[in-house]
Amino acid sequence: MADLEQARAWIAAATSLAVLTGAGISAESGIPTFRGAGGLWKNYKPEDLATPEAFAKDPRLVWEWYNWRRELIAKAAPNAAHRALVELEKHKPRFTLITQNVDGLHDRAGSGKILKLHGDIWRMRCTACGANWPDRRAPLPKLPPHCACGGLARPGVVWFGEPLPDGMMKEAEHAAASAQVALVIGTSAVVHPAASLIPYARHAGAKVIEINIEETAASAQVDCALCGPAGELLPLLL
Ligand code: BJW
Ligand code: ZN
Repeated sequence: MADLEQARAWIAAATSLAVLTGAGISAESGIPTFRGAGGLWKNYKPEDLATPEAFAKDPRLVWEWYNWRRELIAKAAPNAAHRALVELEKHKPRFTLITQNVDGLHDRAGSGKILKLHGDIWRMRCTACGANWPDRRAPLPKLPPHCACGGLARPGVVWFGEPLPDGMMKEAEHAAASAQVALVIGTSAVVHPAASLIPYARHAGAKVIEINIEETAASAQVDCALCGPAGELLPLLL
């Protein structure tokens, strides 16, 4: 059976699914990925922009980068891959969407519960009092933004060296371990602990299907690696 047909059959038969998405699912919406051709890390160093140390050193520079990304994302719309996951969720009794993305396009497409492992670019957090709140303005009127308490605000995302939101990894592991099928879409699978969900699901017995435009760190460990854009392949799988 061809790979696509095999993947379709596994998905059709499954009653429990876990889906892990990465930046590649939003690429067809015009949002740049981090790694690979045209990736953000080609022009920017992660250590200068996506660490707590970078923010402590130059909050304005970090906010300028996030402000630019917020504007880019605000203009983008969910694509056929985001929409296909909304459809899939409607037909499966147990479905968990785990995303590394902070762009909010899964929410805008209409997905239900989403485990946002790396936070949300549309939320702010106060570095002084810990308050967190939504803010969808793009661009932000004044950089860097501040909390009502006067403290410096930071993006509500997870940077390198920071822990994931409380309890979320446990919930994602539970979903991965109880899934009959795990779909891994548009991630280079190099950032941990998110990437560890892939072998975790497989060892627990899930059929793991990857969708990516190129081979990744996970390709050799999955049951079926489908090569192509998520917006084209995902709708064909349902
Ligand atoms: C398409 C496509 C199309 C293109 N269709 N596909 C174990 C081993 C080694 C290191 C570590 C480890 N455990 C922890 C670490 C350290 C670190 C890490 O993983 N480092 C490695 C990179 C070396 N991890 C952390 O620091 C994490 N925290 C942590 O471990 O805390 C421990 C702790 C505990 C207790 C106290 C304190 C600490 C946190 C990681 C946070 C990652 N943050 C970022 C930024 C988020 C905010 C923002 O957006 O600005 O998250 S980095 C960036 O990478 C972002 C992404 O979510 C993440 C993953 O990237 P993703 O989604 O895979 O995107 P790309 O660009 O890499 O890949 C895109 C893919 O799409 C490519 O494959 C393309 O081919 C494909 N594609 N078009 C389908 N149309
Ligand atoms: Zn505050």
